Amino acid sequence: MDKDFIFYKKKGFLVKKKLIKLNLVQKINKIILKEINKEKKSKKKIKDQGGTQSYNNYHFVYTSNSSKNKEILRLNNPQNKHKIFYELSRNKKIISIVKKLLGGTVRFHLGKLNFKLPNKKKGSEIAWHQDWAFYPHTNDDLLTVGIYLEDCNEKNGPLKIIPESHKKKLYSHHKKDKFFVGKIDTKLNKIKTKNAVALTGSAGTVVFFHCRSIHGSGNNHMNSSRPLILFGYRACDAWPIFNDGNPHPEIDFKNYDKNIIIGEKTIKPRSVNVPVIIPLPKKKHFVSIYQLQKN
Ligand SMILES: O=C(O)CCC(=O)C(=O)O
Repeated sequence: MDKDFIFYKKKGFLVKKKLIKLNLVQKINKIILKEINKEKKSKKKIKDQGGTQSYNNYHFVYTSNSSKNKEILRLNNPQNKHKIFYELSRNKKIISIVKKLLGGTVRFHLGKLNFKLPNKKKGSEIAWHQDWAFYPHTNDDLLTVGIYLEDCNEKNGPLKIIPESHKKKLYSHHKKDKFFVGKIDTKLNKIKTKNAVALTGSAGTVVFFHCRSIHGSGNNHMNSSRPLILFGYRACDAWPIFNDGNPHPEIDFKNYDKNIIIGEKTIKPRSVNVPVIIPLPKKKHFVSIYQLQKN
C-alpha cells in the first residue's frame, strides 16, 4: 500500500515539503499583496458578512469593524476571488493526494486564506479544535489541505496537530454544554497538547489533515504574517447534515455538484457510524472562528 496513505491513516496528517513550486507561490503572493492593498484603501464600510457560498462570494475578515487600525485576518473563499486560487484548489499534485486519502472521490468543500498576523498586530491564536465539530457529515472522509505561502517555522505560529487524535472521540466544542464555541476545553478533557507536532515547512509545503484531527496554532512571534491557504475537500458521498455556510445541497444543489472534482453525483450518501454533535446553538452569528472562539 502507498506509504503516504498508511502514514495519514495512522497519524491523521501528512506533510509534503515543497509540493508547490516557488515561482507559483511568488505569483500568488504578488496577487495577495495587490488585493490586500486595494481592500485596505477602499472606503467601503466593514460589516460582518456571512451566508452561503455562491460563485463570487468571498470576503475579508478584519480584526475590527471600526475603520481605525483595522487589520485583515483572513480572506474567505479566495477561490472565488481570483482564478489563481481557484486553480490552486484544483492543483493536480494536491488533488491526486487528496483523492488517495479520501478513497477515490473528491468534492471541493471550502477555502480560506489565514494571514496569522504578527502578535503586535493582534494576530490570533487558534484554539484546539476538530473541524468535524463545525461540519458533521454522514461519513468522515473529509480533510483539510494547508498550503504555506511563506516559510513557516516554530516561531511563526505553525499549525499544530495531535497525532492519532482522528481515531479518538469527538470532543465537545460547546461551553458548559450550552453554546457552540468552536474549541475544546483541553484541560477538562485531559488532552495532552504537549504531544502535538508542529507542521512546519518552507513556502510551498502542503499539509493534509483529517477532519477529526485535533489541531490549532499559537501566536506568530515574527514581524511578518504567516499566510496559509486552507482548502477543505470531502468524498462525493459524504453528505452534509448541517448547513455550514459552504456549498450545500439544500441551498444550491447545482452549485454543490459543480464542486465535484473527481467522482460522480450521488443522492445516496454513505452512512457510517460516526460521532456527531450539532454545532448549535450559537450565541449569535459569528463570521469567523476568531470571533467564535473568543466567545
Ligand atoms: O490558521 C491556522 O493556523 C489554523 C486555522 C484553522 O484551524 C481553521 O481556520 O479552522
